[in-house]
Amino acid sequence: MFKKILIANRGEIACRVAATARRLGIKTVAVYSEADANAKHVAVCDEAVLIGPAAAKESYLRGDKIIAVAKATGAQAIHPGYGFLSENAEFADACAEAGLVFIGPPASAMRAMGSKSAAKSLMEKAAVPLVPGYHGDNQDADFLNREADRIGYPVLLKASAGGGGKGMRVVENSAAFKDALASCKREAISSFGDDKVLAEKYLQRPRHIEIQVFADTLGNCIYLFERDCSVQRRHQKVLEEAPAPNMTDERRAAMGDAAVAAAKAVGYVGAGTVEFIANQDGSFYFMEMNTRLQVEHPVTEMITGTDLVEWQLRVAAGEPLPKKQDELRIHGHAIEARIYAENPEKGFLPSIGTLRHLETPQAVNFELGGTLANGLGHPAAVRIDSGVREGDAISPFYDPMIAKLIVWGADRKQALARMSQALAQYQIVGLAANIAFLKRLVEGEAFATADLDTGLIERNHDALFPAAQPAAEGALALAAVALIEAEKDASAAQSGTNAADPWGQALGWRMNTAYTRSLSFTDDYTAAQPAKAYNVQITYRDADWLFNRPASADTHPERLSLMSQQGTDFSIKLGDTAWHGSVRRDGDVFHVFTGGAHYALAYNDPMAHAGETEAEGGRLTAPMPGKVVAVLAEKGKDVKKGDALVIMEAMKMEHTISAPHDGVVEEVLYAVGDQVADGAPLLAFRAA
Ligand code: MV4
Repeated sequence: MFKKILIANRGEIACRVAATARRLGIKTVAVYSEADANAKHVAVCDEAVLIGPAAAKESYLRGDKIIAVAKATGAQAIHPGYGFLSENAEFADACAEAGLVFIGPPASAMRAMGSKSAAKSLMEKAAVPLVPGYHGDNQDADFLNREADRIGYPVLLKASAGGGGKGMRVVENSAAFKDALASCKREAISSFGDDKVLAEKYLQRPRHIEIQVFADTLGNCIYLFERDCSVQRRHQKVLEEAPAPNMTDERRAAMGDAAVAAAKAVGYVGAGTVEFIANQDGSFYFMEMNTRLQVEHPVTEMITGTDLVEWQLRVAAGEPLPKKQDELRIHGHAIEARIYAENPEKGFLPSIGTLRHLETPQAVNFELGGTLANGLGHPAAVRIDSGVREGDAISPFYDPMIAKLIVWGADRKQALARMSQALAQYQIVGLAANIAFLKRLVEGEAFATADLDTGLIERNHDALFPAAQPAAEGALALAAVALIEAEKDASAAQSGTNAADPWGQALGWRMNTAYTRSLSFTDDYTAAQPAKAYNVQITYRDADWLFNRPASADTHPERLSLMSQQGTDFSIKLGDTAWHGSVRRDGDVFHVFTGGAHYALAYNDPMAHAGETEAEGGRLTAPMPGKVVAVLAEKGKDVKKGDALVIMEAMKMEHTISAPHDGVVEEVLYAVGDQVADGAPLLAFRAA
């Protein structure tokens, strides 16, 4: 076995590979770009070497630099992960020339599977089922048109050099063939530099079912069953599961045998995936072979109790496969959801930024070889593979995946329930994420009943993209309580030694005056819809509050009380209903996580904004005529943006004047009880 390997990747897969290496006592060398100097994968490896600027072309795709680092650090082998150099035959050759083991298939196998039409010819010889079609060299338009007529419409034209759905055209009838061919060839030449196309029978409502194969250098080749990856969006997988729902043992064996035949036909070694499209009737056809470890490999690990990275390392070191075909069984069901920094409501636009707050489900993180919760070698029913931690950034340079959430259940129903629960526990603040979308997807009728095909998301568009719902009353009440309690804490902290000051006790101070205060929130980063505004009235009472929504139709004040608070977790009672939730404050935005939903409520403090416009001049002014009821600011004291400085009472409401920036209070111009005129400066303030 290797003593030291280099991991030529970043993010979750680099961390994933490092975890297995560590467990096997293999030292790891990370490579990283300038953007990744503080990345998790750098932290989890034993050594790390900077290889270039953020752009992948200048760093993670620089095979020459990576090989030089491997030589310099004494690594014996290179694990390429997925993406980047993982399917680059030239890189595999260059590794061999440098005396390094490429942890992946032989370059010849990658090349053989690189061209669609050449691969199909090989598969045909190996008796792997192919979609009825033509994949030969004759590219004459009349000839291809006759072939399409023979195949029968609809026909699908595909760029031979293509992949990932690019360069495909559906042709409905013979009359439309030549125009479609010309346009397909134009796209093929501009996208892939090769205008060769193939024609296939077009399958309606197909499923994407892939078989995990593994081969060693001793001539053994086996399959580790299938994954159903039908739930995709623009050829990006969203959910993957194993085993495939409604698969029979006979069909599984037939697909497994076909996949092994495909791998053997190209002299495959290592981990590979043979992709099939399957008709609803169960017939299946070879599509392509992915000559790498795939993103979704954990669902296979979960149901087979294997560590596929360990298998890769053993095979690359010349050892035999750890298991034989008849030693493999399917245990239970696993589902993976890809958690992305993206905004489903805005066309899945990637969301760039910092993970200001990240709380993952109650998962025992994947500790390879831990105790068995599912009887298999996996410590948990919930596994999270991630390359980022709280405080890390999702940058524009790389794939914006935050994590893979993988759950295991004794059956599909249990796995689904666990997925739903885990998604409800996921808390992400700082960027838009696809959690709510995934939750709707796994809880939706189509996925729950395994009515799977590659069009599932499009077909269920209305259910998956419902009109924005107004924030739940309980979410608003939780935000209000969190706001009031935070003000109390801030006030207590600010008064410090001055504990005798009645205004230092708390801001909810006026116990007997039934003081009413108006709070205004708006939806924050909720998508395409215009933000809704919520006005909440809070009336302070001895031991609780009254909560009212003046704008809502049948308005009546409800009793609101704080039952308990532990850090950012609140239990409140609104009327007769108890609400539990976490409230995370990010600047002016209160992120309320309750009932499995995430509400981002921006608090609009009119005083803070009034102050903001005035602050350039160094002053904060009274928004209207009124009386000063509390002065929290002290001359010469440093304050943070948002700290309450002065509280005024005007028009029977209280108004908090807060620091518009971090800075220093240079002068306090009024005392408690003073009347102030509209627009009067209250403080002299200098921004830091
Ligand atoms: C097809 C097909 C229907 N009929 N071939 C898309 C990407 C490429 N790997 C193969 N693809 C397809 N080939 C025939 N003859 C439908 C697709 C297809 C698809 C396949 C797998 C997963 C998602 C897909 C989404 C749209 C179309």
